[in-house]
Amino acid sequence: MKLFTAATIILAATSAYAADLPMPTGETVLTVSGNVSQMNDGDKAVFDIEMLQALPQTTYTTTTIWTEGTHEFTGVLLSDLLAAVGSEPALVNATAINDYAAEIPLEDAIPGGALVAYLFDGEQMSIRDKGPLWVVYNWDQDPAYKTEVVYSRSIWQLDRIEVKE
Ligand SMILES: Nc1nc2c(c(=O)[nH]1)N[C@H]1C(S)=C(S)[C@@H](COP(=O)(O)O)O[C@H]1N2
Ligand SMILES: [Mo]
Repeated sequence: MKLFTAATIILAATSAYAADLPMPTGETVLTVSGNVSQMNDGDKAVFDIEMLQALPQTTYTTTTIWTEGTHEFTGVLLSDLLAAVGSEPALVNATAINDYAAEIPLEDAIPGGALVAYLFDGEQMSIRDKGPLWVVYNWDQDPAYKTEVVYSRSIWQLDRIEVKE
């Protein structure tokens, strides 16, 4: 009886864990590796767009130095993404499809800071249009982010993040 109870609890815990980070059903757009504790692909966490949509959503309405006028960027805050993979706010190394890479310090993993955007004015972004993922900041709300170092962290065509200690 005791054994049965223990087995039931372990099974319940295992399925709850799996529900926390589902398997992607669509194309993988982001791989998170390094210091993560929620994984669904070996020692990594992989995400499709649907999985990103299931996380807390944030929208910034801002201008950028790369676009004309004011636009809406919707996606997942770096802080919420780190929580989804079971990490504390941390320094990350973020890399684009073309291997362009930049470090994003843990201080940027806050509301207003680094946002992994997958919608631009409500539309998904093609690779040609800096998609499918673009790290953006709420520049108009916090002009302190209007610096060359933050621009260097504004990685378009993001495809992987390594979580450091
Ligand atoms: N994928 C990708 N994102 C990137 C870069 C890049 O080369 N590739 N350059 C970064 C740097 S260092 C800056 S300053 C800006 C450069 O934007 P610009 O080339 O339009 O001036 O984008 C950032 N994001
Ligand atoms: Mo730059």
